[in-house]
Amino acid sequence: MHRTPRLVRLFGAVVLIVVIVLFTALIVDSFFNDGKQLTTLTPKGPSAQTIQNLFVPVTAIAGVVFVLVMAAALYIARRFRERKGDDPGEFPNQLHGNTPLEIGWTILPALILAGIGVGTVIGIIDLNKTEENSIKVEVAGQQWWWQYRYDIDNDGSFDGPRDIVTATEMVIPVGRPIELTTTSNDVIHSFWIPGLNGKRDAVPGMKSPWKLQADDVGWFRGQCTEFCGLSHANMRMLVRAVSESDYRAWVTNQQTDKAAEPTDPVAREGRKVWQALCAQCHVINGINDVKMKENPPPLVAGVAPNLTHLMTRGTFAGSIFNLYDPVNPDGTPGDPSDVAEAGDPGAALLGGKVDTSRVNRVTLEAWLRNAPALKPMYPQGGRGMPALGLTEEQIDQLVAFLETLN
Ligand code: HEC
Ligand SMILES: [Cu+2]
Repeated sequence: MHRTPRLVRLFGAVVLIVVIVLFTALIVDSFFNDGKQLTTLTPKGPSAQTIQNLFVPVTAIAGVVFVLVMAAALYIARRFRERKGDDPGEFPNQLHGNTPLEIGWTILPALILAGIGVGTVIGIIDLNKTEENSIKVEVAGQQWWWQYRYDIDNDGSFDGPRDIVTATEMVIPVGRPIELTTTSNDVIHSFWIPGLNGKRDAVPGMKSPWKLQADDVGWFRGQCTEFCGLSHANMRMLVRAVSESDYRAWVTNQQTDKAAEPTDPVAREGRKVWQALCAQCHVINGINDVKMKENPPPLVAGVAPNLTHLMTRGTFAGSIFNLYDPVNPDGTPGDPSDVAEAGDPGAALLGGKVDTSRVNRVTLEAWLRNAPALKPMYPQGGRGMPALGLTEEQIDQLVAFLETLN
């Protein structure tokens, strides 16, 4: 029989070892991904912890089984391979009918799977339990951004006079359970904040319950995980967990409207441009919210992001661009184009002054100039924001006006 040359076999062994080492390193490394935005392995809230508590033992058991089965297969393949001078017609001794072994390898997997099954059912029940003292938020997916409606007066409806509507970023108080109702206004999306919980599909015409809770103050990135068209990959979201008192200040500010005219003359001009060109799609409470109800925008989803408190968000357009510059851990300004760090609205988050020096004007202006050039959209089919052919003067006026929307 032809024998593989020694050097080739050595090379093969080295490649195999390198692959095994890299693969193992990859798996081990993923457990140390704290801080990576979409890692599922560092839970930051109780629901994510429940999933982790199931995931770790199941992975460990699967890992042990994998190693044992692979080792046995490799050992047997080597031990009983055909050697030089073997009679090709001769077979190794065939084993059959070892009763204790057969009973063993039938019962053991059944027990392991039963254990995993019980753990899974307990986990699912836990993830779907309703909580006392929760805040109720409706999460609606649309192409390609998320809308949040808060049932502040707790009357079971999301559009009472004191209820809040916002987009792109969801603000929650730390340590409080948030009961979500996920739904969609166009196609199927999926809501997923990996640090806080697993995924829940957002299906048109359906209301699916889900929940979140953050253990610490901070922001948590999410990503739509159900393919939903052109900009599916650009459909992100952000959860900002703040202290209970900050949350109350945020709610109070979100309940205010923008009926008052801005004092700055450029912003006043911007408000006129906005009414002429943007108000057919976007709502600013106090300006066109009533009219919008009778005359929904020409969009498949029937809704565009509410802009009343745009400047309280750190990011925009499905959270893929920074509306403000991020702040480095040492307090110095970060790189606005670095979307790995979410933009920081600073005092404006709670309705304080907008720090215009930190607003990411370059991207905001580019968005107003030609939104589909920044994010693939299909406005001619009612999906996404069109390019509106604005003049540079109109863009300046609009930005001045938008900057008043804290
Ligand atoms: C045909 C409807 C339509 C018109 C008209 C329109 N927009 Fe939009 N706009 C959208 C949609 C849809 C989105 C969400 C796009 C996305 O993120 O995928 C959006 C997103 C935005 C955002 C980002 C909001 C956020 O929180 O992510 C801003 C800011 C914005 N539009 C400003 C404007 C301004 C200013 C005008 C007028 C010059 C305007 N839009 C006109 C539909 C429209
Ligand atoms: Cu989506």
